[in-house]
Amino acid sequence: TAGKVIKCKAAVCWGAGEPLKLEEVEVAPPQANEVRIKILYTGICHTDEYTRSGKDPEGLFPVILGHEGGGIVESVGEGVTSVKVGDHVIPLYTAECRECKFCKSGKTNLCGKVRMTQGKGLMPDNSSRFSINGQPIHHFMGTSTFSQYTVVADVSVVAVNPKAPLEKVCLLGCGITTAWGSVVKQPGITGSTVAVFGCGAIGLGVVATSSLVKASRVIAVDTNPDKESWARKFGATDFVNPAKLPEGTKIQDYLVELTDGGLDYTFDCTGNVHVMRAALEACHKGWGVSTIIGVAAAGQEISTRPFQLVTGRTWRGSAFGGVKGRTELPGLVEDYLSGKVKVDEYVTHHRTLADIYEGFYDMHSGSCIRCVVDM
Ligand code: NAD
Ligand code: AHE
Ligand code: ZN
Repeated sequence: TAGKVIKCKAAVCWGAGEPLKLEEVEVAPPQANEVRIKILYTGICHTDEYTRSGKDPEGLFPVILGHEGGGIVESVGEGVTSVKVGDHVIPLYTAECRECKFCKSGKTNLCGKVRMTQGKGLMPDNSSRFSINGQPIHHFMGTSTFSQYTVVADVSVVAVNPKAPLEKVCLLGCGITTAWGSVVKQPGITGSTVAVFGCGAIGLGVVATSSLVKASRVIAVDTNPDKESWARKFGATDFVNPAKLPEGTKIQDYLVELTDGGLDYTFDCTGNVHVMRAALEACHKGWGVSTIIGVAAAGQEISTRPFQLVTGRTWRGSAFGGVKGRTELPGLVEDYLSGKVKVDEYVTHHRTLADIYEGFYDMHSGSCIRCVVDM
């Protein structure tokens, strides 16, 4: 198949708010410094739904969504040296070129090499490898894992231990890694108090990792009461349902009271700007740090009294947990294989590509942590 157009099935979203439709797509061969991957499994992340729904200001249609995949390299374009045909790989929506100002700074995982074209739904040469009857279809997040074959930039993919089951480690392509990195890359969590707002895959991952690095207390916060048992299973010491507080009590005030002045670290894993504010204000005066992981809809903005910051709280955020994918994911896969990092525990639902859109309903059901799609 190398060098030839591949016809395969993909889930296409034709417009904002529309359901995904199974289509036959043509996938062009990888150009220089590109890699074509046979995707075997993909997770569905809340961010896929966010873009499908039309809330993403960067959303473009028609598009092939998906950014939490695992697959095998089918062919490589000229000049590709980092992966080879047959490698088991995870596509990376946060590239790592190791050459740009960002990569060389040592201060961030955000890479500048392909981000501009990625945001336009295109490959680095400003064109798409996907088409249907000659009509180009947009790429998404540089990964487009809702297709049986996808093409990515060579800086946007990493090979991992082939002993790791791809139907599990595909989840390291986004959710679990994002949560893991958000905790381990932040010094000081060991021995500290933590509150996690939102117990989806991301929040549970923050709970699990905080527990792994031995935070002294991990308070999980969710409006869905069914999340209490999940949170405790992942290591939460406490669970608070903000919807069940006495009338007029704000969650931040409740948590400040509960923790004798506030938390050392808090995390927003909901994408709701009001929750982000509560997470900041639940931090301890003088040193509390709040991390935004959730992604908010177009037009939404955060606010608080600047006094919250003047009095020593820090508001920050991270993408992909601050993880440099090519350098760090192989090690995280090893940590999974040796039992140090949970992955299997997040998988609650399974779908096939033909009913991938049902997976979006699963996600809304509240009982779903992650749905893995068999491509
Ligand atoms: P999810 O929908 O599975 O989980 C969200 C959880 O928040 C649910 O359990 C829900 O009940 C809870 N919740 C909703 N409103 C709440 C409230 N007011 N107070 C407390 N809890 C509330 O989503 P997910 O897949 O875990 O993703 C979480 C967020 O993280 C999304 O916004 C997603 O887009 C974002 N995300 C960001 C990154 C990143 O790199 N920054 C990576 C992955 C996902
Ligand atoms: N396109 C949106 C922002 C979406 C966003 O913040 N994406 C996160 C990853 S979410 C994964 O589930 C991210 O990596 N952001 C950094 C980046 O470079 O996109 C918008 O608001 O425009
Ligand atoms: Zn995601």
